[in-house]
Amino acid sequence: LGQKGCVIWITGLSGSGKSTLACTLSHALHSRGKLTYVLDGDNVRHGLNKNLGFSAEDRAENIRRVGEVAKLFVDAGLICIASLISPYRRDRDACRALLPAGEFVEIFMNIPLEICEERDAKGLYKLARAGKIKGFTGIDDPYEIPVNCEMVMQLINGICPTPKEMGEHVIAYLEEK
Ligand code: GGZ
Repeated sequence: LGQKGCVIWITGLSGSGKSTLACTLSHALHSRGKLTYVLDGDNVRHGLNKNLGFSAEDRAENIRRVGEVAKLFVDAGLICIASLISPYRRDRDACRALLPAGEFVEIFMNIPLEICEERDAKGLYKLARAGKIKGFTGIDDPYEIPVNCEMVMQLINGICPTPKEMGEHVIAYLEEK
């Protein structure tokens, strides 16, 4: 009866496919009878975190709140999928520290900036390059690459895996654990 909750924390640049993977993974877990909830940076910033911007302090607070909410979902037995740029290692590690070992699965979307920038779904990279958005991650704001993450999503022979392939990879990992 019941399921054990955990946090799947997806970190990476804007346009690296975090939200897409979160959504695909959530559906795949649902179809296996798992309860999930997606906390997406871009969505959460419209409600819970609408008072926060993109300074280092605000990003830290954004991530702290999402980490705390994710922990509540884990307490309730859900698989909580958090997809945020979360550019600072310290902030991600603080979220990890809220949970028992093994219940925080960090996934790094290791997709080259050039590919993220080429996708530019919302035209934000273009604005950042033009100096119309300041402090854009990967352009004029840092992204600290994870050092101890559980999984890395990356190109295979120069080709980006599909969301479905990435989702299956994550589920295989979760099943193994
Ligand atoms: C990075 C920004 C910025 C700046 C707006 N830097 O790809 P998107 O557009 O749809 O999602 C990004 C989102 C980032 O929010 P997060 O909560 O994930 O960021 S963090 O974890 O760093 O707090 C991007 C958009 O907001 N966006 N301005 N300056 N991304």
